[in-house]
Amino acid sequence: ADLTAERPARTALDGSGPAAARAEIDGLKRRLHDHLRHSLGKGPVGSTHLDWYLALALATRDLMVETWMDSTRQAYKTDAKRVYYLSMEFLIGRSLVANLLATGSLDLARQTLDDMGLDFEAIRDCEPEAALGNGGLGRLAACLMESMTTLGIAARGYGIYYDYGMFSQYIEGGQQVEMPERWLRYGNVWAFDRPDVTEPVRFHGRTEARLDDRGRPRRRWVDGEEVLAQAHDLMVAGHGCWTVNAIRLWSAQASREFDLRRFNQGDYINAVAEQSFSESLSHVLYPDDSTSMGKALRLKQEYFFVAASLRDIVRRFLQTHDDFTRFPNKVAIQLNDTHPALAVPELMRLLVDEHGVGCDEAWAICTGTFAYTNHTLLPEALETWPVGLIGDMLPRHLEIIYDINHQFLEGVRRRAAQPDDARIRRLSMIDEAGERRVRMAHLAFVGSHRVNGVAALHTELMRAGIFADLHRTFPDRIVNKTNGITPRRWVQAANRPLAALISRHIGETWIANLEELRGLLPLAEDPGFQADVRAVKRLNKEALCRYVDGRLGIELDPASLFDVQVKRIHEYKRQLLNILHVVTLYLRLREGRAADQPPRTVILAGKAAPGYHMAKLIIRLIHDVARVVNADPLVSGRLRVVFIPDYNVSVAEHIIPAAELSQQISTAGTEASGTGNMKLALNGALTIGTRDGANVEIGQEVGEENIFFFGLPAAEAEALRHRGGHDPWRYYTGDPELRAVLDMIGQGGFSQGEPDRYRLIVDSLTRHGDYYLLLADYADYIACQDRVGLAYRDSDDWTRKAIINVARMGRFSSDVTVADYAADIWGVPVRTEPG
Ligand code: B1H
Repeated sequence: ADLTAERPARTALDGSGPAAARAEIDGLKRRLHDHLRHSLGKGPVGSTHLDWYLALALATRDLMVETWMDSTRQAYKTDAKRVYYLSMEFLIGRSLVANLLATGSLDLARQTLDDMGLDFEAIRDCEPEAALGNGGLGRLAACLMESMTTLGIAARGYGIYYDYGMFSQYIEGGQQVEMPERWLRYGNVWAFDRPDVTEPVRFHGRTEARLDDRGRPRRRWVDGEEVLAQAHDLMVAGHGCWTVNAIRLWSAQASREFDLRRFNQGDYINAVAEQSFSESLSHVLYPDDSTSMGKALRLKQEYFFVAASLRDIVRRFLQTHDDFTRFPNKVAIQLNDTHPALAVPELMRLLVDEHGVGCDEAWAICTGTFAYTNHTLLPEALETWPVGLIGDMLPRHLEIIYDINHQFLEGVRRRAAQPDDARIRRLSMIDEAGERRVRMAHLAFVGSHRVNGVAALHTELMRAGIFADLHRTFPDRIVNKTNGITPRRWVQAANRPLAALISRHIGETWIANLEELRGLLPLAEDPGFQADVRAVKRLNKEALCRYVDGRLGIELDPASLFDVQVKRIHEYKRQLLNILHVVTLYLRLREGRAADQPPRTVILAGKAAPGYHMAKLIIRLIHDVARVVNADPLVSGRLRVVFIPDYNVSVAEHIIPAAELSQQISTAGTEASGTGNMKLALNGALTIGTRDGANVEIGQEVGEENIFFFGLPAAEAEALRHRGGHDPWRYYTGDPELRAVLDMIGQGGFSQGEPDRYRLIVDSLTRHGDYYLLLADYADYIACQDRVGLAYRDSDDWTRKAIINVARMGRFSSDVTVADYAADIWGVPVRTEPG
């Protein structure tokens, strides 16, 4: 089949003969020239890599559109229950290779460009990064969308079409500098702009009492200002392109009504300026991972996309239904963290104020429709908004929140044996201590029929910790849905050599049924297969060396142990603990005390939130340590440190296939799940980690002997931290090696000329309580790293462990995760066979 076929099938390049292959290549060439000319207005002479990227992307998109129309028609015809995934973030990355693979045309595209004398990789890299997310939470949204589509679910994502996604990270003098990234500068081939699809969204104003058409008392929201939400539909192809779904992203436009009012006042210039003010709503993604900044503009963004999405959802439902009784049977809405929690009062408002549904019925519809995913237990990440702010921006919603809170607490009181005011205060959606604030997690929890954690340990800690009271009230509501990752992007696309090797042994169906990787288990002991796996890893390491050399001019040794920690920079993730190990190893090597350790390359990457001073200081320390270590002839060839700037999905796709050691070293009880841990293990890296998040389950799958655990478990970490007893000073004075490391950092050993540069960091550990327990875990971590080094020297056994890791990671496919959501939360069937 060729790229013009209605449904993409397997390419003739794999065997139907040279003539068929030739015809396919010629066919694609024609399509590329056609798009170059008619869609881009260019001729082949003087066309750039970017032009060819756009032409190839358009040709690929043509294939997806056919399936998309089919999928839409199919869902409509069968009146399938739809799943709506509401998320402030979709961290998609680039789409060309993913969509070429989905449509079965990657090999054809490569060969065609080759044939034309064009460089496929250079063309691929022209695609701007769709970085509409911070980290794990946004990337999870992208993986789940892909898996929902692969499993044939009629799903739609809803979010914001930010002009500026995640900032680009530059390093100047070892320090992070943020630069805005206009990812839409060449338009976006994968999205259809829908200027005809707009939804009005109101802010401010007031509420008033009225009577409805049957004379019943009602309230309504009037006045204020209006912004228009305009739709942009981003296509997502499932594996094999049997289904295509859309992520509908909203951009803000000044509304007509607003325009008329302002422009009639005659102040043209100021009216235009205010117009762009209301459009600034969708300008920028908040770059904070795991802290709620509490800015009014952020709350506005949250309501903006929630309101537009719910109107869209309700309108689609009413196309085929006359009333709302079957709404929860036809609509499932998943709230990705509390960021879209205003969907709960908004749906109540639409049902009660605008569609005349009774309150009790409306509430049953809401709880039957919504489900909420919690992604963090960190107190600074839990969203609460001042009552005054919500009351001003969304006056009707505040009334509704008060109403549902009142109903909820009355119910609790009625059922309680004896009234317990303290418990009621803890359960309330309003935090009354100090400035009154709305607890968005309580709102989302009470408004949903299911609340899920993202790893078994995380879910357990939800039940025992922040949601303990709510859990007692609704004992069946909290469920676990361990995160997953899509094997299409994270193996098939990112690690072509490994994917090909696997397919050579167990066929290709593992890509859609990852548990089939278990078929590799018998090969773990096979020296020939071990050699092949090692060769693949070596190839990937060499590719990463070229990439690092090309970007940074740093030469790495592909024979050394590639030790990788890539993720957002945050104290709880403990990149600093990694650095303490690097410095420990450095001092040992200098003193000839680590002769038995293999050469090691420590690779770090990640962004710090722009306002997070400590995280930025850690980035600077990494660079200072790298500078000193890499320049020291005494450790040359034994230890290198490199920080790869501007970590994003595409950079991850370069690093992860080359990694041999995966560092997942958060303080136990702080990382809800982690998903990088899954990507790295699935690509054959062994994990050194704490018993935190999904590491625990990875350990259960791959076996304790194939993972390196260290450190305090969550319960002990919690006890140490909160019941007192952590005395960091004792570790500092009691462990001479640790003291030497901290002294070197704290006294300017890496920052000559500025001895105090890292005082804050060292003080946070030794004097200010060491909140994340680095010193408590230090000795065990160092000992564990020693064991890692020794294990690496037995390369057959290391490879055997790596194979076992790959073979047993199938459970962490996001297909498995989605199938579980589908069965237990959404009540929708999933496709098990292609087509
Ligand atoms: C995760 C966030 C997050 N948890 C607030 N919480 C944000 C919180 O912009 N904000 O205000 C943005 C993001 N992100 C991550 O979710 C967890 O830390 C990971 O452990 C988890 O794997 C991931 C997906 O569940």
